[in-house]
Amino acid sequence: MGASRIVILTGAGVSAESGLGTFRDVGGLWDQYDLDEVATPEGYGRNPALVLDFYNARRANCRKAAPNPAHAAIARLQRQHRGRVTLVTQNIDDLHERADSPEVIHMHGRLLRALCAACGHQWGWAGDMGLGDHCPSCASVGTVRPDVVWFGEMPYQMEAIWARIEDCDLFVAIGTSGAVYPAAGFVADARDRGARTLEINLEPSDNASLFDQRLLGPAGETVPVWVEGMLGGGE
Ligand code: BJW
Repeated sequence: MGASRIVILTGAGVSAESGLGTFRDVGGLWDQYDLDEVATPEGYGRNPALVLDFYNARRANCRKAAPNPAHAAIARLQRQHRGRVTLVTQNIDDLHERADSPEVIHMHGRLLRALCAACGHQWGWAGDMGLGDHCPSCASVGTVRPDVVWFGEMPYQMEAIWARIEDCDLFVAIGTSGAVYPAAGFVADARDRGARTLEINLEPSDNASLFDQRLLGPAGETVPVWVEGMLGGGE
């Protein structure tokens, strides 16, 4: 089926075959860590060292990981599709960028950036983060945190994302469980605006009933096939 304005939402499943853990699958990150302790501002307030260690370990894993065929296929679609392709990711890794995606909206922030909790300054951060680090803008110590969006915080670029969703004719969710809002609500927003909806996942997500079509299987296999169909004129 033809589509001129596509919005793609990716989640942890798109990076699973690159060796980065998902959250809610069996053995996923939330089986190993208490999300209230590592992914909330309150948890960070209680034990910042634990939270910084959690993200230091994930940053190290991210550096070792490489993009997989799903990232590459999405980048190819963005570059070669005649219409507009907006890529919104919930992932904080940089694998879409390393696969040469021309534009990526990181709604849950980025692992390779730091945020000063005191002054809001944001800047690039490649190595480990510690309690003694200081903000280069306001010089505060003890306020440097990963630039990621925790529960209870407002995701980034929501106005831009909603504008693209309101204006899309195909919405595609890839490798996301549909358990976390506002991202989980995008499919309903897109449907309300008349867009067709496609889910690409290992198994049906929590909001599977809202998708018109589904491709089940590992993203590294299913996404390249879907993209080939899109660029070849079919689907
Ligand atoms: C494969 C695969 C393979 C595996 N191939 N597929 C109702 C309405 C609105 C909000 C709320 C609400 N109820 C509660 C809320 C608040 C809360 C929320 O959603 N809570 C839920 C628990 C219910 N949301 C928030 O607090 C958000 N902020 C907010 O709402 O602000 C107010 C607001 C109001 C109105 C409008 C706008 C804003 C913030 C959410 C922040 C989420 N942060 C985290 C952690 C930080 C980043 C990090 O450390 O990485 O983000 S939580 C975690 O979940 C992470 C992820 O980005 C996010 C989504 O997870 P994802 O990507 O879906 O992963 P999984 O593991 O769940 O699923 C993996 C999927 O892949 C599975 O389906 C597998 O099958 C599949 N898979 N292998 C293909 N090889």
